[in-house]
Amino acid sequence: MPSDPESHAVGAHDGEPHGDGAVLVERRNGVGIVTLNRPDALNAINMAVRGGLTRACRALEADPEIRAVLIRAAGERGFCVGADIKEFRPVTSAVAARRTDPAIAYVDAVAALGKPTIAAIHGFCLGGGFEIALACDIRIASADALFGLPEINLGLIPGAGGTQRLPRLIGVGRALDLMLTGERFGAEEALRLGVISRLAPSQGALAEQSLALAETVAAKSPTAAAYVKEAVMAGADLDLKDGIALERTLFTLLLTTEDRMEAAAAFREKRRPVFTGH
Ligand code: CO8
Repeated sequence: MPSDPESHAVGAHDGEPHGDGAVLVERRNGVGIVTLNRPDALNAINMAVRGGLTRACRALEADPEIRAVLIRAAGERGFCVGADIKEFRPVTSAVAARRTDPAIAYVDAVAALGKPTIAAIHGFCLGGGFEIALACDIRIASADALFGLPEINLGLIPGAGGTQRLPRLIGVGRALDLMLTGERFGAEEALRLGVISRLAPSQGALAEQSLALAETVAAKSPTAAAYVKEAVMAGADLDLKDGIALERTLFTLLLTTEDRMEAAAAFREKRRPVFTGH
């Protein structure tokens, strides 16, 4: 995906590399920009991507200047085509199979971020790549995006959260259809299904709009943003009564914050609020 005109291109030598340059990190206006950077392999997830993405998420979570995380990918052809099939090896024992568990730590690291996360998706978004996007809070795609969970064609099932996150997002029937057929679908269909919530007309527009979206989210009160995330994500696993109770607790906590008073003062003074997270 081409970078937006203002931020310089995310190339192999820009940004802070995580994992042999397979994942790059930049910081801009409170946004941590994570770029999957194996364009020659359509950003397939190898060990360097796994480690790089995990470390990038942890570093951005720990950085108090960062208030939103944008995950995007280098190259014209796609966001990510999933696990690196060329690294697939036979697994001969249950013990060896169990050792593959940490291999999905990279998706857990994305999902564990307390800060809002946005996936900017172009071109191919398949298998484990789709699962990275599903672990984000907001998905925006360009018109050329092509989604799919083709694991069934490899004698597998989605193994990085797809069987759980996709049904929660779009419903059991639609998710089963997509996982049992392994069929690909385009950006318009993704918007219709609710897989994405925003559609950009081109890769260039995606680069601009996704960064602008991340900067918009980053300008909000970081505590309120984290609490929105907590209320929605934790609430999804609760019944309505407990979910409402969680919302009430988080809402009440926010009544004590300086950010709340700053927002009210800014409204009265007809200016933009400056949020500190206190
Ligand atoms: N892994 C490794 N390399 C890949 C992958 C991949 N998944 N996909 C593409 N590439 C490489 C190709 O080998 C090729 O490289 P080279 O030129 O060196 O051979 C390059 O990228 C370009 O690909 P193509 O020449 O194939 O380009 P096409 O336009 O013909 O096709 C496709 C593009 C349709 C994307 C095609 O490459 C394809 O079908 N790829 C496989 C997609 C797939 O099945 N992904 C799912 C993988 S399984 C998964 O993600 C499960 C994750 C579970 C995580 C749990 C971990 C323990």
